[in-house]
Amino acid sequence: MKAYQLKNGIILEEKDQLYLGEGEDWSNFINNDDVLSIASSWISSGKVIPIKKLDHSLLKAPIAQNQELWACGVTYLRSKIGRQEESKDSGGADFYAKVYEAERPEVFFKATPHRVAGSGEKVRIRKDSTWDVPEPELTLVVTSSGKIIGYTIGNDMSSRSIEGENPLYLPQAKTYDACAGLGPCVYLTDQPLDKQTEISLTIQRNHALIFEGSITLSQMKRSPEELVSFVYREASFPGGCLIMTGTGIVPDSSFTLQSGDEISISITGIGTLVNSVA
Ligand code: DO4
Ligand code: MG
Repeated sequence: MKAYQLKNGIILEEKDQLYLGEGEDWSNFINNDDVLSIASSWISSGKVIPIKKLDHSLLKAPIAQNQELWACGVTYLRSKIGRQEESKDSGGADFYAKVYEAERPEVFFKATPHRVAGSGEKVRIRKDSTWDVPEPELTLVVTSSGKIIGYTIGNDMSSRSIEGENPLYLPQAKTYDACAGLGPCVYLTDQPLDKQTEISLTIQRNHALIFEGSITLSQMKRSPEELVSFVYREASFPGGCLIMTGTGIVPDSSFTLQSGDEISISITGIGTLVNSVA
């Protein structure tokens, strides 16, 4: 079952059929341990009505106003290697090697909802940055009790020039207006995702493909439950929380994003998140 946040309601999608719940509130819906059975009962009871088409221009990022977006880092070997390359002159490379092996993962605050773009909306690169990449990441949708009730697609936009200059600049490399993309929907499930689930990234410039890459979840060093347990350690999330699980795709050092680039991130079973760069 998939759920989409609309400007004024919720759309459910089950077995290729769409259902509209006009006026339904996303924040109540998404922070509920039983959301999957509630969504099914909405369909069987007729609380939501069948519709024919999904109007993508009405979609909102699947994050409620009372939720936070957190992120985890260096959870794939490719991310460790990329960070070590960019920080070798600053002497920061050792920190990435250590955190990849350590029991405690890297977790950081990424964004409040107003800094998040939905699918079809624009993400930004900072004006004071010279080297920028999208980071395609499986994103966990977690309730206030710490239960993973679904998954969405995340784009953890990152300034490699700022992060590489000094690891202490991480919040500036990661958090700014339109620094993240999320969407298009939440895939609601009680089951863990298959390890062969593929995350793929393409970047188009002037309608030409300039980058493509893919990775499977089998390459992720940490489990989703482990990441939730660290984010929720000593922090409560009354409205629930979304957690990006880190990138396994990092373009080589010669690549940087430009205004106008179109970033598409697909995850098997969830869909495709599309954001262009402002
Ligand atoms: O340590 C810097 C950020 C890491 C990150 O965002 C990632 O690995 O996805
Ligand atoms: Mg990341």
